[in-house]
Amino acid sequence: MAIRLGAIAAALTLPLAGLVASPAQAEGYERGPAPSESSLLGSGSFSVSTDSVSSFVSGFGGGTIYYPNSTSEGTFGGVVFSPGFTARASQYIPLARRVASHGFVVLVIDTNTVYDYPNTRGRQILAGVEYLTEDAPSAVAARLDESRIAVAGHSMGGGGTLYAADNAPGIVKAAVALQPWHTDKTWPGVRIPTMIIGAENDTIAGVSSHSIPFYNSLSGAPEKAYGEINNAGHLIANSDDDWQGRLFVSWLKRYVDEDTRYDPYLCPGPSSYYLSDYRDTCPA
Ligand code: 9J3
Ligand code: ZN
Repeated sequence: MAIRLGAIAAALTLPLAGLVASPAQAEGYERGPAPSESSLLGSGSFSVSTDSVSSFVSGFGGGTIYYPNSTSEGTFGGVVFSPGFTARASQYIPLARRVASHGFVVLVIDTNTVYDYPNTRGRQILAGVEYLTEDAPSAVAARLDESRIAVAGHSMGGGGTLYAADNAPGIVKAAVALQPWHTDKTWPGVRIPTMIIGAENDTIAGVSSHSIPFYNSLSGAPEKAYGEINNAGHLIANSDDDWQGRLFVSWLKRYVDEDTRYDPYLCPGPSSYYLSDYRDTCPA
């Protein structure tokens, strides 16, 4: 009888011990060190591995997953990113590595054809979300928190990001559209925190006919921000621009990880030579 009671006591206390044993987990979803002005303008603290996704998956054209190697701080939020018109996943390697190094599992999809238009890209982003959360390889699945995902993309992939955000399941917590391009200028149905990153000298997705109208139309988003990279052109998303990285990462940290250590970098909005415009809805 004493043995039985002991076994019951062990069964009751072990799960509790498991819950309190991990201080990193107890803090919530915060991952990595506290940010600083300089850390946010560079790569993050996590080393990154990659895994390729076959083009035979359903709903999108395959791609590459970038994920932090660490397993000591708990799981990471995810991001699914679509390239722009005629572009391939491989053109976003520096951007994907940078975001992953700050503590996110990043799936950069290839689209079914490089000529797909924004809404088709948006549907493929959502198929990527399904793949990442349900069918990812075990090394990725072990590191991913499948309940906290962001949608993102460049140009027509940024337009697709707005479509995906407008049609997203509840696990999608945030959106980041880089130099987005779309014929539909109004997105009042988006109900997740959304950041638009424009490029001041973009001649393909000009900010006055794309990024800024999109930002203004996001009337249903609980939070939104618009950052415009000074002197930049449309293809800045294919580079490793520091301010673009800072904006992208801080939005994911705040709204996918609920990491309020990033609040001072978003509210009040940053002011820098490297930003030609910044607008936001900073919460009280
Ligand atoms: O990079 C892009 O997705 C560009 C959008 C574009 O070229 O639209 C023209 C039809
Ligand atoms: Zn300027």
